[in-house]
Amino acid sequence: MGSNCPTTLLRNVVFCYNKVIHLIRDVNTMDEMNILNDILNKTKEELEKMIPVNVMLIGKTGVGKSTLINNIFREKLAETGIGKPVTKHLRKISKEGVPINIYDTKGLELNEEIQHEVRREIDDEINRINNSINDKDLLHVVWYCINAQSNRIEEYEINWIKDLAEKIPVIVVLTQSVFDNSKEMEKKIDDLNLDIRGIQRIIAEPFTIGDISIERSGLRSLMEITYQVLPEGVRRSFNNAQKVDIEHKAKEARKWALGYITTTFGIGFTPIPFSDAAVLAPIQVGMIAHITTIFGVKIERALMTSIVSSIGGITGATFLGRTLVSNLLKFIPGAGTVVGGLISGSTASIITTGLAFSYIEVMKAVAKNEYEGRRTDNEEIAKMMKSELEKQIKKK
Ligand SMILES: Nc1nc2c(ncn2[C@@H]2O[C@H](COP(=O)(O)OP(=O)(O)OP(=O)(O)O)[C@@H](O)[C@H]2O)c(=O)[nH]1
Ligand SMILES: [Mg+2]
Repeated sequence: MGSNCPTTLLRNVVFCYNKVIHLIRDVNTMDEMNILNDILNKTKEELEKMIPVNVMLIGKTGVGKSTLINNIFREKLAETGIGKPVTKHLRKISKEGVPINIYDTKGLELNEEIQHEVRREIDDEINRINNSINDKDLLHVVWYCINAQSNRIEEYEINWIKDLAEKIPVIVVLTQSVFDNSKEMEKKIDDLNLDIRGIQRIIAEPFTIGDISIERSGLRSLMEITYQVLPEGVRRSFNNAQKVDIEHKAKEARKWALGYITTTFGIGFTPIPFSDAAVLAPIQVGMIAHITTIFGVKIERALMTSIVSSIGGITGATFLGRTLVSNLLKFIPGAGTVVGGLISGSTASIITTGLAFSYIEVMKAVAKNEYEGRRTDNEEIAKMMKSELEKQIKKK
């Protein structure tokens, strides 16, 4: 029997067909993997580029400095074990992946001699830091913490605040502001007319008094006042490190994304050849990486895999570029089909904006889970990404 036998021919055809299918699947998986690696690498790169914000906390023992650090910043930074001692009463807390350095003081006791010793130690350190040739060491803000329940501010503290305020922006934080007297305390300090940038009453961690539970408060305002005081160059780092105002992160991300997309696609209708639509990919990879660093969340490979595959569409094919474009075009009125071979700049920008805004919604959910100590269900996130994307594009 020769090779012309119909059975052999059919077998060959089936064989070839399977080969092609596998090849297509491999190429798609490879595309997805490349995109995934690109996103993860780019995110790491972006994070490394961020200039850490330097915050110092000063205040008597037990006022709640460490409690504040743990409740306003992600990753429980004040937990013992993190950070290295700088002097006897000062430690510098930093952790890879969080663009912040926190100088946490401890052991500033009532004993006057110790107070002097600690102040000298900290002042020396501040002078050393501020004389550093390296700009990125400079202290950006001091949170001077006073326990609101103490009902008084001592002379030596007033003098110290005055002194500090000449060198660094100071915000006075009234900790443990559970009772009404904290308002009087705030007024007392306000009346001193110190050259400070703000006074904020806070409850860093809920208090339980008998059957009553008093919730956290003031942390978002403290974050807002501080944000305003910081130089532009480190605001993004501060926003990344804080965990109390997720909407603030989302707002910053939306604002950035719109600016980025407008500059990328312009206002015109520059048509993008459809066959080159994959050209969008690097732009979108960069965008996703940037948004991730605005938020400050841990992105595990599995989570990003779910997100990437969810965008690929029903075919499970190429992430961005062609498949994404053809999947989404049907939602955009007047965008037509790909038959013409071109998509307009405005269509490309609609798709990219949709992608950015959906990803921001997803980041909000991931951040909320992470900061509240809940596990993120990757499948749920993938579903969310997909439905947000459809919703966002249809909205246009
Ligand atoms: N519930 C509640 N407890 C707080 C709060 N702030 C401080 N505390 C409590 O007060 C105690 C001292 O708080 P820390 O945060 O360790 O004080 P610190 O200022 O870091 O003290 P030193 O490290 O010794 O200088 C802890 O037992 C906290 O639980 C708060 O906002 N809520
Ligand atoms: Mg402490």
